[in-house]
Amino acid sequence: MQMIWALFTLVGFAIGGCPYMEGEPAIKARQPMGSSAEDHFLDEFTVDDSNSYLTSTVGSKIQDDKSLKAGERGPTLLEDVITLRKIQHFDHERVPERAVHARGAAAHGVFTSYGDWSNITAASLLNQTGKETPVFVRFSTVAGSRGSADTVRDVHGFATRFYTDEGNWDLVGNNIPVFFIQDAILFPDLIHSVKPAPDREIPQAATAHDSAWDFFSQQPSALHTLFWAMAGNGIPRSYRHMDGFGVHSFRLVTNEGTSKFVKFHWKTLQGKASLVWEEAQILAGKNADYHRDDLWNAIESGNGPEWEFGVQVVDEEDALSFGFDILDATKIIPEELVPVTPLGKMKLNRNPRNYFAETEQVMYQVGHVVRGIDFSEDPLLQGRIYSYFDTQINRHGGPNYDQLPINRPHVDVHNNQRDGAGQNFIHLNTAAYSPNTLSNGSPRQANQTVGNGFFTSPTRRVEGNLVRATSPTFADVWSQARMFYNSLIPVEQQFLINAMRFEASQLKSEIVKSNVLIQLNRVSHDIARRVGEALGMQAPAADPTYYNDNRTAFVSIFNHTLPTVRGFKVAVLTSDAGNGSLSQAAALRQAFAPAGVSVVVVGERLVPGVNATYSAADATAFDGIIVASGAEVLWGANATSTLFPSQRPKQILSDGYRWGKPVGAMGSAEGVLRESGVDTIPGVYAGGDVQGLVKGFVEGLGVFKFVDRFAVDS
Ligand code: HDD
Repeated sequence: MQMIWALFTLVGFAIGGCPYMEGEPAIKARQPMGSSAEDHFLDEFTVDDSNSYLTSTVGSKIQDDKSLKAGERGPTLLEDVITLRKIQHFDHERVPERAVHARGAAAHGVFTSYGDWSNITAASLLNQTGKETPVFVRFSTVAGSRGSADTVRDVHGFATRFYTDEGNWDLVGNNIPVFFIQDAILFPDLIHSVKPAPDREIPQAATAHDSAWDFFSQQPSALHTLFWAMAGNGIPRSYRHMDGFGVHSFRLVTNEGTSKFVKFHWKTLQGKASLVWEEAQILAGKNADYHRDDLWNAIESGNGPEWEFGVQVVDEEDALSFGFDILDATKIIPEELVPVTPLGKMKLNRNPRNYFAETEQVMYQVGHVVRGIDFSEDPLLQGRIYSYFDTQINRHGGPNYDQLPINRPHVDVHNNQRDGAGQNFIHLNTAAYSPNTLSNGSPRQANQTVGNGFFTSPTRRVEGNLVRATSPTFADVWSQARMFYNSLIPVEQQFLINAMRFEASQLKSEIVKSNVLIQLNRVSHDIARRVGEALGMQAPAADPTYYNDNRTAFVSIFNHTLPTVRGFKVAVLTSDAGNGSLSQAAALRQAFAPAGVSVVVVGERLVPGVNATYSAADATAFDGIIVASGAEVLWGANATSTLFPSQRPKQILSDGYRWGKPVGAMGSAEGVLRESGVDTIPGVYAGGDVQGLVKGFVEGLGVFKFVDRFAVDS
């Protein structure tokens, strides 16, 4: 252990150029993990440039930042190594973005086990009540490139690294519990179909194009996941408001070697919440960093998000007893059949200090499991195990990516892997092979059967002829898509149909459109008919083989109120011409604070007390909108101003209302509600009493979307 930390220090020296620095040393002495709230495992890799001189990459002080020229007006010299190296380093600043999930944001946190779960797993992070394990979690969208907008419609990645005391465990999941395909060999096809067209590279981060729906309709295993993505799960309110899933069945294995199948779940303790499509689209332009911002701000304001971690446990012999195969990643196990047992809780409480070093360089791998956790025979999972190891070599440029600070396990690493690009360690063992006698047999093999060092379930057996085939137990890919749709409330079903109308109406190929209707019709004639209507096409005759009335209680996003509204933002619309609207905004800010809701005061100018101008503010940025008394002056003759686009205050209020948000008006401003098309139905708050209004409004924020405001067709 000591040797490893000594080496870390050496590495840090090279990075920090410590001997030449003045003031605070860049390399801090390592403290035991968790000794104080400030203590963090990346601390020793940080570089503190405050109070320092500029140096070259090898530590020589640099006099100034001008290039070396032959005469003041002459050309720069080839011998100017300072300039050459600086430009060269810049030229190589980027690494390849992730082939999928390129756009994302991450945070540090801690996982706490609720108990000693050694009855179901030998995983050390779960073997003690209250045991804490550091985590690093990255959220992402799948299809867009690294600079794409956060609120595009997509499946969202939810990748968690547990730095356990027995090595790293990466649970690389999504916010949707199922996947488009059943076999990893189809992954490149899926991704090629959803990525932008190869000739013109459009559209960015969107599936509203022919190749995506061509694939979806030719490969109907995609339908179930597609339904989840077309519903609210594709456009969450924030990363904080989505669940996470391991998707595949994995195995938990005990110290005694017994194993069971499990599905892993992260249940958001903020409650599930989703945007509506128009909001999401506008946000993509108004604030492409909306989710990134939200996560960062929530953590900085002490409202770090939390998730409960749980498992559905299934006996090995029950793998086929639910009417589908639990090795098929296009299926959920409805929680009515197997409830989720909560095992622990995760809280994110620390933002990265450097996006590139941490978020961009974190390299998750499905193959990173720890003792007590094992794979299943799910063919999608099997292929993933290879892909993640391989892709990191492409991104990092060599095999030593696990040595990067964010990727290092928090335990010693001893093996005979050597050298390679970017090797950080100075291995002292000259007998880098096994077995050996020259190094006393070290590193020695850990016991392969019980106790130290196994993660493969000893009872696992496989047999069979070699076949390239899909198991007949994977054949029904329509029934669960139907069950998902049945389980949504009517307005949510409408959102899903609207999303399909939006996407399918942009398809150019008549054949693809017709194939889409054929597949939708296998799930529901009603869906095919309603989507077809927007396409000006007749749905095929009902195809009822997979029609069913099954429902599950745990998939709707719009059927519940949120357990907390902490981290939400409310706009208070004011006018500096209005009588006292700014002081009322200040009172509202104070009244919202105990609920963890922040107030953004919007005004014509950035005068003291105003946080945003009408010229920049937009309803998409807020979870609720209140017009302060006095601001009604901006509705009448003053609705047009050169300081903001015409009618902007009214637009903020009416958009917020239209998108289902709680809205309100105080005192003399009450009249603007009707004037802005706001009817007095649930989620509209009026009155002169700040405390009274805020109390009702906080409840309205918990409802989040007042769904009666959206039309449903039939
Ligand atoms: Fe994947 C990244 C999730 C199937 C190949 N995947 C990646 C990330 C997430 C997922 C969250 C981003 C990790 C991060 O934040 O760095 N992927 C999934 C889920 C799947 C899935 C839940 C199905 C259940 N993936 C899947 C298959 C393959 C891949 C079948 C290949 C055969 N995935 C990759 C990859 C990526 C990746 C190309 C790109 C960057 C990376 O791995 O680190 O290897």
